[in-house]
Amino acid sequence: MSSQIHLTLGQKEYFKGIGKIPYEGRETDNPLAFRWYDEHRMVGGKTMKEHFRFAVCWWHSFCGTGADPFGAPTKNFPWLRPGDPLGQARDKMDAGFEFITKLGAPFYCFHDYDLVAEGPSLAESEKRLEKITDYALEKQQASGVEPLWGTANLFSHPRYMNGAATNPDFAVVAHAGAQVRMALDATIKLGGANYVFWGGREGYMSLLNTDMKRELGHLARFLHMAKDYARQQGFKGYFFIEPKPMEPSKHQYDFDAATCVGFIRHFGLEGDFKLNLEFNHATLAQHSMQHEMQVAADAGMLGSLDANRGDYQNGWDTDQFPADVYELTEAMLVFLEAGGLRGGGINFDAKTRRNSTDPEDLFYGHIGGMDAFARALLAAHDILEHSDYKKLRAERYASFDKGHGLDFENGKLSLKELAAIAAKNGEPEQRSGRQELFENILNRYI
Ligand code: XLS
Ligand code: NI
Ligand code: NI
Repeated sequence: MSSQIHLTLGQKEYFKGIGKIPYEGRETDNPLAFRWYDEHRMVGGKTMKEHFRFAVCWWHSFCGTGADPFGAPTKNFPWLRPGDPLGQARDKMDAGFEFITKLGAPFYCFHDYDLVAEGPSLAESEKRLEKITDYALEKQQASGVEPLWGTANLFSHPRYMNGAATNPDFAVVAHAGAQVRMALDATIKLGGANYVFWGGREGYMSLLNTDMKRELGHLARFLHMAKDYARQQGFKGYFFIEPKPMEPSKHQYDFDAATCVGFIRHFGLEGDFKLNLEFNHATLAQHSMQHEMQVAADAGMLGSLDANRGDYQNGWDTDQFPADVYELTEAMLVFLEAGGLRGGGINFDAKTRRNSTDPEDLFYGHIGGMDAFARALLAAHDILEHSDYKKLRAERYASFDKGHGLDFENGKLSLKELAAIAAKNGEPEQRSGRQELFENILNRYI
């Protein structure tokens, strides 16, 4: 065996010649080593491993063949050879656990039908899920790798073309319910820490044929039912809604963090539900990721992150691996100031490019992403600990720390009194926002 990875006797090795990815520090020339991500390194009282809780996603990494609307698959994954669905699912699981263990990530994320192909009936799908989760449990025990979250794919099958929980046809809503019940069972059986709802088809293509209020009510009813069921089964984790404004629907109901916070509160789901935020979804909503994270953090709902990045020259969800340390440092500032994530971790919802066809490319993508996060975490920690960043920001609000400003914050002033104070003060002095200074602080610590 070329590595210290646990492979069952006789089991095929898919990533041959690649061993456990070591941490070698920033001077290394080894492209298959970490330069910044040292899982044992302490940063502000926690190890990097504990801060990030990195996860590899099953769908892009082991199911994504490189097919796009204009072309055929480019990635001939040996574990996707046609054959019986369970045999194929086991091969994929061997490859997945081999990859994740070699990478040294503690978690994975999955959709129900990433694990094994959907069957011709619900009953057959349930049988397949039973069997593949038995196998997954063996792999988990051997490797220590566990699910960060599970979810149900409620968007690929044609039956969901008009939505799943928000479908105008009750029969489809019921089918989605059956599928979510099975996905929850699988997640609970595998010891998944959390459960995600991403509603790619929960939205509309045309408002003309859509009763939005009724559909949103159905979505809330559905989420309550799923939560109640999972709690009855003893599930202790959080439920995350993953906002995305569009794609595949023209307009999706879980548009952005603010919309989801409002939805969760309006329908009484707070406490159980938090958000899983994704970089490329933030930019699709015309926000920055740090904006989305701040909105969630301020609402106590910063649950988990889907890490990737978009391409600023086009609009869609390109799901590239994160590489922009400046952008990540801004995100890590919010992350650290919020005290980290509520229950979640950082899942690479990212795919190698269609023309990245070597087995190593999957390692390069994840190693680069983990290193970029680690570097950003160190920079953000230094900024918060050693620079004037927090002081400079606090100074901008100093006029609310005492006197009339404090009275205003505490609700002790009326609009009339505000007007009297303004009349007495005359024109306010100009105060610089000093954005360039703040930006320079980031670059200094990166
Ligand atoms: C799609 C979403 C999806 C979710 C899981 O854009 O990011 O991959 O993370 O259903
Ligand atoms: Ni996405
Ligand atoms: Ni995602």
